[in-house]
Amino acid sequence: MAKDERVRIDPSEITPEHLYLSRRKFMANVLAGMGAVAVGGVALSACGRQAGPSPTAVDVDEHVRPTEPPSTPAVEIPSLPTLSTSEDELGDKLTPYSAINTYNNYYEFTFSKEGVAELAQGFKTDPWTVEVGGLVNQPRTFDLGDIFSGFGQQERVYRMRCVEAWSMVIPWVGFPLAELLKEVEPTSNAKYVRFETLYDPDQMPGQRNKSFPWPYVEGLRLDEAMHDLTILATGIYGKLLSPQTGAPVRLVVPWKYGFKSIKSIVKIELVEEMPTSTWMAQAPQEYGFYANVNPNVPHPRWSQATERRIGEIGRRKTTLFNGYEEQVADLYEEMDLSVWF
Ligand SMILES: Nc1nc2c(c(=O)[nH]1)N[C@H]1C(S)=C(S)[C@@H](COP(=O)(O)O)O[C@H]1N2
Ligand SMILES: [Mo]
Repeated sequence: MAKDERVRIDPSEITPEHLYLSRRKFMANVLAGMGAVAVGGVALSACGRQAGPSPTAVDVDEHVRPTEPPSTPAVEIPSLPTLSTSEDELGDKLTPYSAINTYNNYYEFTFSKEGVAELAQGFKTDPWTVEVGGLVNQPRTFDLGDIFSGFGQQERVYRMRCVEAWSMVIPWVGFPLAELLKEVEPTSNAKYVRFETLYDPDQMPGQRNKSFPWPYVEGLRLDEAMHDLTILATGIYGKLLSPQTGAPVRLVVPWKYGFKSIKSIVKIELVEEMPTSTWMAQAPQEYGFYANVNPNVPHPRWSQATERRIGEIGRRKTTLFNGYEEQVADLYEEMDLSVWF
């Protein structure tokens, strides 16, 4: 599609007013009806940790096995927007719910993508708090009640492109990170935002592996964090997030490789210096701070020119900024994108 023909995503289009359903008692036991299935296929090198073959096709509906629903939060949760569409703004089909919930990268549980759902069953996501501080005038700790009552939950359908060259189309539920950041009032010294995942080796067996610098840390420049496409997600397909997809609250930055979208966040800090993310610490020559999806800059061990959409046979072309160029290119006007990977 030619650049000027591309559909611009107007947030009001993504989230029509009628999707905000009236607030009513909505206990998370709606999740009891949720069944997750396992994905058959070849275990991949997770985020390129082990040198590995390029991803192979996966049959997303193989090997059905039931999993328990996540624990029921004690907080009252307003109804989440129900699913309104079956495709993204480019006409790409949503990835099946079962695939999104059984093909995961979550190293706190395991390096195997197909094993996360099972190991994360029973992961305790309530009570939960997100501490927001650092260079802010109004530091604050948000509990789940604050998050669900304080911010209108919207539907956002985004492509997610993993650095390993597979992708999905996911109908998230969440709200702009900017709304939360505005509440804590970043000071003029704040230039970056640093995020941290829960550290709890008793619940997250992968964290007992000392070769990885836990807890998982990610970061954004403040203007990236304030961009309307950047959300804190609380759900998928109109249901609360499952443990394996990052419950109860995770970051989603759709124009960057998936590893930036940090799961199960407990801490958000406004800082002056560029934070060192987990992947920068682990392999700085392979994973940069920016990690913008870019078909023209290969990973040192594989091409990024194409990707495998989960559920599809064959590969498709990867697009600059994962198809969100019109919305985000101006954030990087001054930067040489081949150097700032
Ligand atoms: N805390 C944490 N967040 C994480 C990861 C992780 O291992 N730990 N993996 C990242 C990677 S590499 C990807 S591709 C996405 C995968 O999200 P999904 O499992 O919901 O598809 O989560 C990202 N967030
Ligand atoms: Mo990833």
